[in-house]
Amino acid sequence: MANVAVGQKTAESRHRALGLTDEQALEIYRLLVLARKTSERMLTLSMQGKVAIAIPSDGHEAAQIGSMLAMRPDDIIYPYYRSIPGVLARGMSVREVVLDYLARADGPSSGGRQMPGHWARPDLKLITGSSSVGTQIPHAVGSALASKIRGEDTVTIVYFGDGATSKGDFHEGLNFAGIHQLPVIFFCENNRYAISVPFSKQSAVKSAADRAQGYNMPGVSFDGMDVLETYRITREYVERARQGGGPALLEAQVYRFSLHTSHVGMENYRSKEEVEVQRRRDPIPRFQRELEEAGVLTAEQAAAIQDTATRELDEALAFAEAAPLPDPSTALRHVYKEA
Ligand SMILES: Cc1ncc(C[n+]2csc(CCOP(=O)(O)OP(=O)(O)O)c2C)c(N)n1
Repeated sequence: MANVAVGQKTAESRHRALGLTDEQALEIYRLLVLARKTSERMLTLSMQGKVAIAIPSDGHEAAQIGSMLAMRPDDIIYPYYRSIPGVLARGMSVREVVLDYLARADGPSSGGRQMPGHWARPDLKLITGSSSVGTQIPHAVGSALASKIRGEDTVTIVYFGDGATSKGDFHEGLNFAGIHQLPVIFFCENNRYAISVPFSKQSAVKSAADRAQGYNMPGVSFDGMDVLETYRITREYVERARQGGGPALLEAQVYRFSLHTSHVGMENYRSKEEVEVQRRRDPIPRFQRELEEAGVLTAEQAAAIQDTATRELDEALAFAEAAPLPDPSTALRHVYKEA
């Protein structure tokens, strides 16, 4: 991109070329920052014994936020346990995310009954899943089948990691969606490892997107740490599915900067150098630089957005810590029919 003084707007900028306003681009930046800070804070809280488990999303933000912005409000979303950025982008507040993480009675996903990461907000069409890897994939295919039977033009998107592509659920889901040409986007966040197992030890093909061929659908692999590229590609395939073009497998190449979860501490499966090299792809400074070059963000504004995110997170945490835990006498609510 051309050398441009900060504050001077350039005609050519990727977000405008994609039809996004400057305000929307700034909102994307805000979400990236808020998601990173939330993930980091949840990991700290887990180390302090305040949350049961933290599932960091550092490095996955652009993939989740860019793709979520390509969805319509009535589209159906199946996030997975690593989806803090995605659920924030879909409209959950940081307070709700923290209430869920601290297992409070008012946590929207399960009222403190489930572990963190089983996101649910039916009004946002966010459908809960389990931590059992890949089980959300056939569920999403069921939603897409329902949309097709009802004659609705809603699209379903389902998120999962590269490890999930080695599971039977993945095969069953993509096979069925391919046969019936269902409006579903399979969104793989390939962070190269299933806990400590590298992709090359889980898969005989080089790229998760290569698997699409077996199901007669397009498979597209792209830089999932580039938020605008993720948005562009997801939008293209979502609109294709909406118009009856059938499913697609999208592979966002990402990198997980932090631990697999707070429960898996051993980092002996990858070198510090590898993590450092990948850090150069960090989606947040990359997008910040891009917005500065486009003249829509200054370093001072970026710092203010970061401070506001920290304050919002502090407030959410203070609120959630003071909020009640679920009443033990209600433990079986939603499990058995109440008389
Ligand atoms: C069916 C099943 N097997 C094993 C596990 C243990 N487990 C939890 S997360 C995980 C790795 C999944 O990796 P991937 O799908 O690449 O997603 P990531 O966590 O890297 O985002 C495993 C093996 C599980 N939860 N469910």
